[in-house]
Amino acid sequence: MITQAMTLDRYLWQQQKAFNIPVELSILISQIGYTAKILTREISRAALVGQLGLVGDKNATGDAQKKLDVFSNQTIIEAFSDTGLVAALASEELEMAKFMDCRNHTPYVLCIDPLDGSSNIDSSGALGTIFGVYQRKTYNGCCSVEQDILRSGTEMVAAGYILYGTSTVLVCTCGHGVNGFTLDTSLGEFLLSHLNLQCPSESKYYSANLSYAQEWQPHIQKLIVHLNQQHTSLRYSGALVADVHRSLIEGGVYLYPSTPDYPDGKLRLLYECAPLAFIVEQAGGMAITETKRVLELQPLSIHQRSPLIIGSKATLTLYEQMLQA
Ligand code: AHM
Ligand code: MG
Repeated sequence: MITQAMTLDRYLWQQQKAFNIPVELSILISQIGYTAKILTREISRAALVGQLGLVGDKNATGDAQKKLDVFSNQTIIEAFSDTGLVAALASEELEMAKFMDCRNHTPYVLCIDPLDGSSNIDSSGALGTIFGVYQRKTYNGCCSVEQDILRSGTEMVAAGYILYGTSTVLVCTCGHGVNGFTLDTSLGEFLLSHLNLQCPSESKYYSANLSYAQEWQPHIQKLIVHLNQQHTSLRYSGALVADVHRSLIEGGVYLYPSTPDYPDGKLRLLYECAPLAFIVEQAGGMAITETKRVLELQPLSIHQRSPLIIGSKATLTLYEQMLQA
C-alpha cells in the first residue's frame, strides 16, 4: 500500500518552497497535468467515439492533421484561456503564435506539441505531449514573437513531456532535476514514480528511422555501424517522446538526422527538440543537432526544424569524437 504518495501538486508546492519557483509556474505545470488526464481519456476511447483518422486539413508544417491532433490543441488552448498564466502560445498545430492574454501581469509563453507521434494514433501506438515554458519578456501590450517566443533553449524556465503509453507518465523539470509522475487513473492523480531521473551514461538502445540511413552524413553512419557492432538494440516507436523516455530510463540515443533533401531534419526546434534537450541535460544526458548544442540554437521562426541526436552522454561524446576525427 502506498502511504506516502507524492501527488504532482504536492511535489510542485514543495519545489516552489525549496527553489523559490513562482506559484504561477507550478499552476501552469499542474494545468498541463490536467490536460494530460483529458487526453489520456480521449486517446483511450478514440476508436469508440469516431475520433480516429484525418480531419482533412494540413497543419502549420504541412502534416496531415488528425482529429486527435485538433482535439489536443483545442484542449490546451481551453486549459489556458483566461488563466492569466500564458500570454502567448506556439503550437505545432497553429500556423501563427496565439496571443492568449495581453494583460501585463501574465507571465509565461508556452511552446507545445500537443500530440506527438500522430502516425501512431490509428494503430493504438504510443503518443506524447512536449512542452517548454519561457518567462515573458515584454510587458507592454501583447507579446512579440521575436522577443518572447523565438528564444534559445538556455532561457527556458521549465519543460516536460507526457507519454501516453501502457500508462500515462508526466516528466518535468524546472531546472532543478527531473522527476516523473505516473497517472493513477483510479485516483485521477499523477503520483511521483521516478524520483530524480538520471540518464544512464551508456546506451542500451538506439532509436532512428533507418530507412533514411543511406542519406545521412558519414559520421552519423559511422555511429550507427558502431552501435550495431556493440549490439546496441534498435527500438523505434514512431513517437519521439516514447523513444526519449526509454533512453532516459534505460540508457539510449534517439537520432533524427539531416538528409540532403531535409538539411534541418524533421523535428521542430521550439516545441520538440529544445524542451527534450532541457530535460535530458537536466538528467545528465546530452542533446545536439549534429554539430551544436540544441539549447544554444537561436530560432528564427516558430516552426523551424532541427536535426536531433539526444540521449546518453557516453554515446554522444563518442559521436563528437568521431566528428572531430
Ligand atoms: P509529429 O509531431 O507529426 O508526430 O512528428 C514527430 C514524430 C516523432 O515523434 C517521431 O520520432 C518521428 O516523427 C517519426 O517520423 P518518421 O515517420 O519519419 O520516422
Ligand atoms: Mg511532434
